[in-house]
Amino acid sequence: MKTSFKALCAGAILGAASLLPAQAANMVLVNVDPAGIGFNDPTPATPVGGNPGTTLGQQRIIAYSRALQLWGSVLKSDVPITVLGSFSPLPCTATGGTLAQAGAWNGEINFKPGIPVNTIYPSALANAMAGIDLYEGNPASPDGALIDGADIAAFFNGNVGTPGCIEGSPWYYGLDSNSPADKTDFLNVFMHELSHGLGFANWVNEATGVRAAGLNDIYMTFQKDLATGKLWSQMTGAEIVAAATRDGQEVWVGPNVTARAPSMLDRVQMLTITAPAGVAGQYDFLGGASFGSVPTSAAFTGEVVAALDAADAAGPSVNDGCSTPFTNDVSGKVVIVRRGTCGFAVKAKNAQLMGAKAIIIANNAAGTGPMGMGGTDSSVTIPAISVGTDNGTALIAAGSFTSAGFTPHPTRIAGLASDGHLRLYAPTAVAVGSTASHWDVVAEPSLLMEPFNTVLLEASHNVDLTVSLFEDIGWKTEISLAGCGAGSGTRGASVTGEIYAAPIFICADNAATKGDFQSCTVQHLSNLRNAGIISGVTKGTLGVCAANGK
Ligand SMILES: [Ca+2]
Ligand SMILES: [Ca+2]
Ligand SMILES: [Ca+2]
Ligand SMILES: [Zn+2]
Repeated sequence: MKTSFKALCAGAILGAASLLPAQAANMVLVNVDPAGIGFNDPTPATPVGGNPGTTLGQQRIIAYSRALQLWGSVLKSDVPITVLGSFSPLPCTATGGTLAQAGAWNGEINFKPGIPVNTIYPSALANAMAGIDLYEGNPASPDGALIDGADIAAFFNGNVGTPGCIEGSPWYYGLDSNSPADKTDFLNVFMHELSHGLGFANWVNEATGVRAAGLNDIYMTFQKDLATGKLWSQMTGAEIVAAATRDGQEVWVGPNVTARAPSMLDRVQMLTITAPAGVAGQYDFLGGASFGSVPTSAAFTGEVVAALDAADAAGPSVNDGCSTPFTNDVSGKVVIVRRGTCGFAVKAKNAQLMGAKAIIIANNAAGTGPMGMGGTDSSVTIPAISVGTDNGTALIAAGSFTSAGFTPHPTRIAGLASDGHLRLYAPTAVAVGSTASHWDVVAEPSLLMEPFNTVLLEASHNVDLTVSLFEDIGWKTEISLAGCGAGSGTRGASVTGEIYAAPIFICADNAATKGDFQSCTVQHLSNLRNAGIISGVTKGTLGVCAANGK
């Protein structure tokens, strides 16, 4: 069967295909950009971050190829994985638009005994498991067999950062995961997007509950809803729609992720009140408001007061922070107010006008926890966090109390649900293509497969729990270089996601001569052997392959 991935639009393919040489392992870029555009853009560029390209098009191809090399060095497949790539313009405006569209291009079912029946696998994984190219493509298709039979499509918006298109965050094409803050790290983003195409995504539409071709997919068989105790593969479409927005209750039950996540994630940060005794303790909170500065522990340390304001038309309670001036002095202090009547950003702006250094907003429906806070006001500079309704009631009643800022909870892990499994992204407003096919944003430190790019990612050498999820859905890993595999039993990445071959690619970036490259490579392979990751024989084999591949 053939199933086009939901996030992609076949109309986005432009021009004739030109096949580039195979990558180090076996992931192949099919450049579908027309002459002079995207990957073929001749605009001069200055080499950056280990990327030696001297035109925009060259830098794009080099960075794109590095991501293919990195995944190719980790995942085991005897079948080339073909990736349709484009850097042509995608729809956008000055402030928003599409950064990238990526996903599996074909799916396969029932290709081998012993796998779940009538369950879609992305073709890259299915081919690897079957050991053959299960669908070579239809030569009569409008784009030809090569494109029709490809495994992954990854289209990037070549216009990002130019006037009229997501201005202010152009792509950074360095290979070192060291993007300046005002640019978007392409290698990190592409490692993320390729992961979707390799299997980090389900095939069901969370807004409608409609399954691709009416079938389950392998990813869904590891998605569990804690409210009903059902796997997504066991649910009706209506049940899937309901589950998709149960924030905090959708989890991944694959054994590799479940075993490794706890040791890779930090403990949950809690708002910590030290006095008076009646309210002392640790409180759950949420940051991540769409206005104000990033909440820091320091900003929420010190005296906290319940702000008092008029009971008036702007806000009928004296704790809602909807009116200025406040009737008590909050200057230099943290304030706490109640959700309701006026917007979150309005409350924050009022607190700021009264001289507060930070704001806590308490939820207002009985029994509910901290909430995400939307709203925009670029003049708000103080940070905001939220707390749950009942906690907020106690804190506001206390009137004034002392905070020690954020401290880690003794046991709870950031990103894990109450049952110990890693949470999937399930915001209360469904985001089709994003919901469930990412980790929840509450995971800390942030993971490659959270829905938003974060500055601390280093996908040039570490992909954290992504490989563990791949192993859960059936991928085998094996360190390989320049098309030579280390042999079965040798992992391609550590259990913490460190890509074993990555330093050798960096050797290649930095070496002035072939001799420099060989000595750098041998040094790294010796490190892997000394760490017990590869054998002495494998060290020799990979060294020869790497030298030939340079
Ligand atoms: Ca194929
Ligand atoms: Ca009021
Ligand atoms: Ca996070
Ligand atoms: Zn994504």
